[in-house]
Amino acid sequence: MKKENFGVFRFLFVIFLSFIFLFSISLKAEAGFKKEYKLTLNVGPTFYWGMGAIKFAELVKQKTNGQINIKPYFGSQLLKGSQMNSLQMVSRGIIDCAYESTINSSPVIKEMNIFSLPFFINTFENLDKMEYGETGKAIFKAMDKKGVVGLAWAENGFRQVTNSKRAIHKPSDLKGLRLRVCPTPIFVDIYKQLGADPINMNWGDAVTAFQQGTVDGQENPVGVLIPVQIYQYHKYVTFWNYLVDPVIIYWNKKEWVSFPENIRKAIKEAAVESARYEKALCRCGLDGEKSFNILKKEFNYTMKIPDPVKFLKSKGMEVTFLTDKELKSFIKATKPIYDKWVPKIGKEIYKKAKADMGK
Ligand code: X2X
Repeated sequence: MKKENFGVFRFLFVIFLSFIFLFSISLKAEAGFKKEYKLTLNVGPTFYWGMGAIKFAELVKQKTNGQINIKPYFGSQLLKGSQMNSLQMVSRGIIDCAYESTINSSPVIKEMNIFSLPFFINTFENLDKMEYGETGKAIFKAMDKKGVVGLAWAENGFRQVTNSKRAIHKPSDLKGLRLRVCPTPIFVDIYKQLGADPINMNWGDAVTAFQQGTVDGQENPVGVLIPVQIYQYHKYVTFWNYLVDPVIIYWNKKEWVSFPENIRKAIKEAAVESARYEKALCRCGLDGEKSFNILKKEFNYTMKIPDPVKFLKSKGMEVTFLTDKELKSFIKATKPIYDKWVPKIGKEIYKKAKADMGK
């Protein structure tokens, strides 16, 4: 090739490359997708809820052919650990989306405290009836008003109490116990009512408090107790299903409505599918064979710890299940919580929840 021809060829090649480059940029700009969509959640990737968030991000990528890339930020790192700020940050569009507990969103959406009424819901059946019934609809509507769109119901689970001092069978067993609770007022009210000494603390600080023994106990579902190896710190656990912690997958509304229809559909499907997987992780071994089989048949996943109660016992924990009489003593002791909190949560939603459960 002549020297001049080579120069022309090189010139044309550079023009061609620039053209491709500009074309791809303009395509991206036209689609308007960000390089990364930030997702917040309060726990780490090994927690069942964290595994659900990872599944969601994977499914979204798959179902949108790589157009939407979600990056989960674990341990409320985008909130500097302040777990109660998640919904506010998503509603302001500072964070795109969340895979977040209703407890952590309850300061903004008062209705979400319905799940924290003590001994109100008790079973997975009741919970599902509420989430997929009128209660769930009303909560999504309240979220919409605050600028976030609810996509699916996942789960953290029914919360069980653990401590290092003694087995809990009756309210007086809680007397004087220093318990780390979620940083929200209804938890403080419940434990004060029961005679304990509740301490509001972000989850990010809680593990250090367990390690150092600055608290005697805490309460969380098995999907948190097992990954955090609570048996290293606490010998006693009482399974009392006293209240439940659903997780909702939600998105900033302004951004959500700007997405094309096919993208919204794909993300919504990913949310529902990941929630089914995640709920099954959290319920496995607590609902007979049901969730174990969902994981196996639908997700080709064999649960590593198929029986959480047996597992906790094998780690040396003393596991207590309440008798009917013991349960009644707790129901009676927490009655004043309803008098104070039902008006705050809203009588309407309380009625809806009761109707959904057929109570
Ligand atoms: O803070 C907690 O206890 C946790 C991890 O369960 C929640 O985020 C509600």
